[in-house]
Amino acid sequence: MKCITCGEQYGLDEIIYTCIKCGSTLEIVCRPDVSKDIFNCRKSTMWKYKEFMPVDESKIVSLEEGGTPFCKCQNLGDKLGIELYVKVEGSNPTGSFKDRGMSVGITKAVELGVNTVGCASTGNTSASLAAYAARAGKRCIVLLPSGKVALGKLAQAMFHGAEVLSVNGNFDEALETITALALEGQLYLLNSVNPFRLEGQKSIGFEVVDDLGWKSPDRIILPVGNAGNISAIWKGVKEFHEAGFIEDLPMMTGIQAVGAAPIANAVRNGKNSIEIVTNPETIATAIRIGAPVSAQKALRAIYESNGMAETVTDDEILDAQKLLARTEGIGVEPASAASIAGLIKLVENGEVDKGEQVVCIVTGHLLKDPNTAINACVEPVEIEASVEALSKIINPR
Ligand code: AN7
Repeated sequence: MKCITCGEQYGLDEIIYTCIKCGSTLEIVCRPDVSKDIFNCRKSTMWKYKEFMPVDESKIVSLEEGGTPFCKCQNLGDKLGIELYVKVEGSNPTGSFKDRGMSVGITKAVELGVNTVGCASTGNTSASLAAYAARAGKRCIVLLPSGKVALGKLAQAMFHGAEVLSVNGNFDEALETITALALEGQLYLLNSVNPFRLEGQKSIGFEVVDDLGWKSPDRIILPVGNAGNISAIWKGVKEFHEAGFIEDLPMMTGIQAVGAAPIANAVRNGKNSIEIVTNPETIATAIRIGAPVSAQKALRAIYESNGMAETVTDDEILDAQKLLARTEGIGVEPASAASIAGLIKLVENGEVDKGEQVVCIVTGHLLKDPNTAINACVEPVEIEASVEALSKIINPR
């Protein structure tokens, strides 16, 4: 493990989350010397790329995460004048990309021999951790911001047997609290400040270039909350670039909700650090985050890749969510739709060129947030169970 600021190095078995010397973020250095031919004929899960995962192969805890659909979106792509693909992360075992990070994170917890794992979460991290902790037989504590977690996610965390605590405060405050507990050694923290989480999530980058026949797309667009995923995907594509598997690199493009946009604000002002948003607010509760722990890594990913960041309103998010569902048949939760809303905005203002090859990462399943889905629709029409009543409705004259 290496500090991204001062370069201090640590062993992989040390339980630390930030640099002891300077307090900055840690990352794992991973440079296996392998040919990409070894991936041929392997099962399509993220463990297809196991040589790039810094854990003991004999201890892997997996629900066969990864290998998610990579859907070409001809209808929406044609409408926008681009070549569009959507990576459907809602197809992971618990319905979000977090499963990739948790598989590696829990595997590490097993290697370390810890008994209790924990996280703070806007929802998906807790749902995923609860499931993987159950599979590994670990005690699991999750802290959720009171009243701000979509119901599907809450149900999952509880149903998989996590000890769920509702915090009087937002996600950032919950994370601060549980981090302090982890530093006392009371539990192993599995938020994305733990660099092993990002090692799993970088497999999204691996799969995108593999899906495209060992080519980088022009651009990858994704929602940004705690900023782990954009950092992880950039790490993944860079590792495959350094290994000589691809020639080019994608422009990393992060989308945030207007009311929770510390990263986008920093990029707009060309800054290398963020200003914390103290009262983040958005309908996309997954990314209702004001003090992203991986901000520094995310800014580096955006600047190094010649990428950008953009903000979208809640209405733009809901419109994009509906558009993707109704033109492509892909149902995603609001946070995930931020990537599509951001894409539409960037095409409209000319930041994305016509003909660009764009991959949007849609991070979580529609049914994670059933209330938002139902509220966006009109109630079903009630009819008698008769042919006459039915034909009167579907073929009115
Ligand atoms: C659907 O679950 O932070 O920028 O605690 O659930 O890596 O944080 C969720 C984040 C995007 C943002 N899309 O990813 C949590 C949590 C969905 C998400 C993000 C989240 P990061």
